[in-house]
Amino acid sequence: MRIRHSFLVSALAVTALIATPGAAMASPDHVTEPHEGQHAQHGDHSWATRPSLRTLSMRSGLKVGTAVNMDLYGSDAAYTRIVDQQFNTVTPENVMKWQLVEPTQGTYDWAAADRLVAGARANHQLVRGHTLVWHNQLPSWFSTDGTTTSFTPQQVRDLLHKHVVDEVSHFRGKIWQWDVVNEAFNDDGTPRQSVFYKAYEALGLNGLDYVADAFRWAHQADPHALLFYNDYNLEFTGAKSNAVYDFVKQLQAQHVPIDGVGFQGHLDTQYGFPDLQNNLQRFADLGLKVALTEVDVRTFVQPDPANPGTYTDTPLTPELQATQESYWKQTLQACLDVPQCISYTVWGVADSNSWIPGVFTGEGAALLFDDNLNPKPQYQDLRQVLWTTKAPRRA
Ligand code: 9MR
Repeated sequence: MRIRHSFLVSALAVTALIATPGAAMASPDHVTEPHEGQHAQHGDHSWATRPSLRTLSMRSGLKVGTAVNMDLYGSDAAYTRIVDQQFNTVTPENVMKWQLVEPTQGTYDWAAADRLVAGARANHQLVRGHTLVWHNQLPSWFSTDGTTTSFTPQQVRDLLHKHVVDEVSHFRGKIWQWDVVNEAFNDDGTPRQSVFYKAYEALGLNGLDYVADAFRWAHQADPHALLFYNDYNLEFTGAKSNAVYDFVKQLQAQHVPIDGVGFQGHLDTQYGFPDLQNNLQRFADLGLKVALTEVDVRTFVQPDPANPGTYTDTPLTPELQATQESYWKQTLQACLDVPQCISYTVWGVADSNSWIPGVFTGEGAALLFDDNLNPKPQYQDLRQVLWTTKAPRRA
């Protein structure tokens, strides 16, 4: 099958503006006016005075979010302003991952994650906790490659239990949605042979039983948080999406406390647009919430003539730019059209801080703001979709 995301795998080596929508928003003209504009001039901040994504999202109740890089949040003023003003949910891009919170066994460092939660509270934003159980970004004392460890299988299970309970307890009452388990399946629909899977098998259990354990432990530690399974390529109907669909049905049959499924949404213009809405809907029809959790749309970009071997954030052709815009609009539209889709999160603020160029050579321009933190046409596209779509209201 066509591998859309194999690089990812290998590389992993209410707001201050609450009001009735009509009162909170300016006329549609204010929304559509900047649409034609290409990148705003450097220093032109007039776009920021128009209704933000978060203001426009109040029409439907869909939360619109971003992943936040805590090296920039609080130190880069323009970056911080965009996070605070444009979004009503935030996800830590890295700082809640096991590697970051427990760099040395038994010694927690919550400082950066606490700062994110404090910023969210000050700005009336909800937090998506990301992520408790993942084969990647594990602390080196536990596993350096995500598949092997020097601990015994029983110790792996005990350490996982402690990690999930300690982290969820630390943030108890402050997290809206937790990505409890991330990327447990391969693209061909087989379970990923992670350090967790292998430990459970060695214990004579079903390898995937660690997933049920993690959800149960997380629920005990914070009964009010919404608990999500999160993965990429679920947007496309195929072996992986089908396998995850069957698996979450099994979890439900076993009364595992799963509330939702997160569709990461890392798209690329070289592939066709996925049958996203159908996939969101079929998971929602299981009685689950769904969310777009890590949206970005990468494309091929122009090389930087001044620095051979590096690239700009300008798409190679106007056609690619147009395809990107179409994909952005369609992802948001699909989420809006599924009433159980409760949040739409983009994976970073600006092209200059996206993970894409470091992993996909020659690709980039995947986010809503350019290298200078000016809004791109895709930002205006999302505002327009939020403004014009008559979406069912979510709770
Ligand atoms: O954006 C994250 C990047 O800064 C990290 O280096 C990378 C490590 O693997 O993880 C990135 O975020 C990933 C997310 O946590 C899970 N889904 C895929 C994302 C992109 O790799």
